[in-house]
Amino acid sequence: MSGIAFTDAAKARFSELVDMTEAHLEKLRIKVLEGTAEQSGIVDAMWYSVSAGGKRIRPVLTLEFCRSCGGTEQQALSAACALEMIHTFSLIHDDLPCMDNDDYRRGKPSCHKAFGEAEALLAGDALLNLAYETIAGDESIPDGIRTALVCELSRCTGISGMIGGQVIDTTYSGGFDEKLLLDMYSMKTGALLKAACRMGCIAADADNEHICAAERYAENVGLAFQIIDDILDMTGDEKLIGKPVGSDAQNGKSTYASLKGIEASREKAAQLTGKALCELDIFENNGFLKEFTAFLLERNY
Ligand code: GRG
Repeated sequence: MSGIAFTDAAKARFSELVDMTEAHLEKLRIKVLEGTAEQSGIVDAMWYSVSAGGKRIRPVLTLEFCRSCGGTEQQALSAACALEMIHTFSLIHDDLPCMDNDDYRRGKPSCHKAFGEAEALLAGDALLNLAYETIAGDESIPDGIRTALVCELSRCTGISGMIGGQVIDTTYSGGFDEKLLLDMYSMKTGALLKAACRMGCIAADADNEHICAAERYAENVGLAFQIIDDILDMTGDEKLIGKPVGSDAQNGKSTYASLKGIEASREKAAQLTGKALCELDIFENNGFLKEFTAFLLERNY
């Protein structure tokens, strides 16, 4: 364990960043609804999933890395919301019958269960595109930074990032060794967390040293995050995690926890978290980031 507590002050800061993200997402929903009366059913499906109560970990990391590099949250708000949209798109598609076929997500029927399969597919696609539109259309961001943010997001989301990880996951399913499994985790889960941390730094126009430290931080946190996710899938409380436990085993999936056991997996996650924490040393006012990193290791949802 990291030995760092998630204090009340850090919890309050977490809520503040979540509220900021959700308020901006709501503004974006209203903007999207203008002029899309015919398609408003899909906008409903998009926001059913966006507002279903995720932890908002990626936007929180983006906003806080921006602040820790001397920027304001406002500078990173479009990027933060774009990341949550892409994350939600990936969850909608991941739950589809042709992928993991999960009926519940974030404590509610998954998008295709509530709206139908075609609608869920389109809602995911629309969120993916809206994410890029949100950054590209934000004229308060200087042009060079806007381009860099879009490049970062597309690289981490695409075939060498999150989607590539999903391809490896569906191709190998039960047949993983440890190295391939961790490589897949880095892509499927780690790449978007990497984008979140790097994009926070980029939004603040930080130097390369900070961007690279954020990337190394995210590489370690990303692996730890997925290992904890595996453990929760085996031992978590369904009410807290918002979906049935045991879905990986039911889908015949190898996970780090099924390969190595729960105790070894907890140790590995703690070790990776320790490495991530070291990377935070060069950031100013890194107290919240340190406590948040400890929360990510110790979370039960
Ligand atoms: C283009 C067909 C197509 C698919 C997109 C489906 C997909 C690619 C990628 C799946 C990526 C995926 C679902 C990774 C799992 C990452 C993960 C641990 C998700 C849970 O994240 P939390 O705990 O969730 O942050 P909340 O609900 O709190 O936001």
